[in-house]
Amino acid sequence: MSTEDLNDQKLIDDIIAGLLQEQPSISPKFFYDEIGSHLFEAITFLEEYYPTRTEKQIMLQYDKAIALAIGKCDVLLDLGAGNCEKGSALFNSLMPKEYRALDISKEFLEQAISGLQKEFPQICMQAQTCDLQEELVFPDLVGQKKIFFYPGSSIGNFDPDAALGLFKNIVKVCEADGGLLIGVDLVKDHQVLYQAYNDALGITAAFNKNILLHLNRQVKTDFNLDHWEHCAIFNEQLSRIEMYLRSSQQQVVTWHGGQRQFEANELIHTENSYKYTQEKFESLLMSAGFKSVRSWTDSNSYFLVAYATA
Ligand code: AVJ
Repeated sequence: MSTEDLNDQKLIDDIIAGLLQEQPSISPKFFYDEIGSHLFEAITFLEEYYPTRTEKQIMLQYDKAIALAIGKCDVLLDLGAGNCEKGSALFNSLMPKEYRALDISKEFLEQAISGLQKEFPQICMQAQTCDLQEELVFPDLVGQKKIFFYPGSSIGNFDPDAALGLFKNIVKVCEADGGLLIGVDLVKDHQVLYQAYNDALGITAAFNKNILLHLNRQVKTDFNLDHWEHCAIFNEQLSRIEMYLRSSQQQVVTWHGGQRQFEANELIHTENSYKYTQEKFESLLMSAGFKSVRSWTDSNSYFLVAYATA
């Protein structure tokens, strides 16, 4: 068995364990197979889904102030870089000596980087696999001023405790220099939040249900998509959007070596997307050990871009 098979087997075991919990769940990282990545991109074009375009607008409007707050940048570390579009938009204002693109899978990254390298020959570029659930270590970057970039409110998928852990890890890796530039979605009118995850075209519903097609391929489950419905609600107490798939009838789902019965209306949890107030988010950054925080927002206060100094 190759290491890849072993990893695949561990992944499959984790998914099955999730399905067998009393409150069944599937990790949101399984949204992003090939179709899922394209569906997410389609979501970012929806009128109802304001985060992506609002963040871009803030970054454009305040690019000089952001660059000034950051100062010198030896290495730009792009967490969840994907196609590197957002990270490379910072090259002209930050002028990093080195660009490190990090993501779960390396294939996508290397393609993106080879295109960028031609456009920015003076920047040293490298792709690296990285799982944000695990500890970040960069032994080869000791002594360099590191700027971490974590856009898109991806931090919203973490429970606040886990977000705090990630921030503490970044503070430590920064060695009292550098910092974190991060985008986060803000609490707002509940109807606006609700619509962003229940769009009229049903793209978010397709994105959510596609996770079952991914499992059917990866785990050889036999989910019938006709028997599952998209569900997204705002949990005010916990300040998060919760996404679920609701079983429309009693049914049994099977896989090699196991099965589970789902009752009508039973839910599988697929994602949390936390929404912060500016005050809460800044104090979370400060309690992780950052020395200071500066933030920028749009005229509606829909989204926040923050720079935390390590
Ligand atoms: C990529 C985690 C920021 O939470 O808004 C979009 C994912 N889920 N629509 C988000 C998502 C449903 C997105 N993040």
